[in-house]
Amino acid sequence: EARAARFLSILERQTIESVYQPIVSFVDGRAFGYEALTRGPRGTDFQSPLELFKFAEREGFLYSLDRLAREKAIAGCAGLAREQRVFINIPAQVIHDPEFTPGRTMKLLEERGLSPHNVVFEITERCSIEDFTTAKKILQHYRNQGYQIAIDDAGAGYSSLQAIAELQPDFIKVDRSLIHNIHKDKIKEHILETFVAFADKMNIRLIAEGIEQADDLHKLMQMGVHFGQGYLLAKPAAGIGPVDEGIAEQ
Ligand code: G
Ligand code: G
Ligand code: MN
Ligand code: NA
Repeated sequence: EARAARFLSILERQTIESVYQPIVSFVDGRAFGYEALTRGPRGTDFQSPLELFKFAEREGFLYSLDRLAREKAIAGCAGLAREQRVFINIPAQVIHDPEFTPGRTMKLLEERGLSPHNVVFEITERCSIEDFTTAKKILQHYRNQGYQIAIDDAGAGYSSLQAIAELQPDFIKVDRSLIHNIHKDKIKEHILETFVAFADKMNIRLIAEGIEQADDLHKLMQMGVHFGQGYLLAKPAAGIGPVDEGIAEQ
């Protein structure tokens, strides 16, 4: 099939790229870190990471694509400051890839003069119960080496606060569906209040995703959220640099 051939050629020729979206600290307005986001070749049906990862999963190439995405994400981190972090998406299934090991990631980091303290793995909430115990062990192993863990898309999936707590994440990223219009939606406000209180007591840092409106940003700051990401603050850009100097993706 032509589509499969195009996909395999992307893997073989390694023609995916990472773009980086700043995660901003509201305290000083600076980039606390960057989320690495994969892009396929421009102008192809695989430009979107959703298409790429969906196809890879269906065809049994998820581990391969993910390894490549991780390599690219770290390879583009030359501009990362010592105190900054790169946030890398890890689908829950990939935690079980035998080649997803702290040692392999370490090699990639050393080539860039980085350490595990510069890396946060974003695990999406939608993680099957069956895998949970093993996943927890593997993630704990990473944490022992200094890597950090974020729960991605929180508030959108099906896992409980108890499940989140059990994974002992360093960060919770609140899904953009909960952030959009929070300044005028009382229900969203009350749900987020729960996350803020929970994160505070658990010593977990909360990141609001998908901030697009100034009114939402002000509301979040009022509510005691300290970190955010979204088009209002900065769009994904081709490289890592000061927030204002990144080359806009589009
Ligand atoms: O950047 P964009 O909004 O197009 O991304 C769409 C989705 O693809 C998001 O859910 C994002 O988490 C996911 N995604 C982007 N890059 C990667 C990646 O490198 N690995 C994985 N697993 N998912 C990614
Ligand atoms: O699933 P995940 O949270 O990893 O998805 C992150 C994706 O959200 C990124 O691919 C990015 O392109 C997209 N994104 C980032 N900021 C915004 C925003 O302000 N609005 C919308 N709609 N999408 C955003
Ligand atoms: Mn993410
Ligand atoms: Na998310």
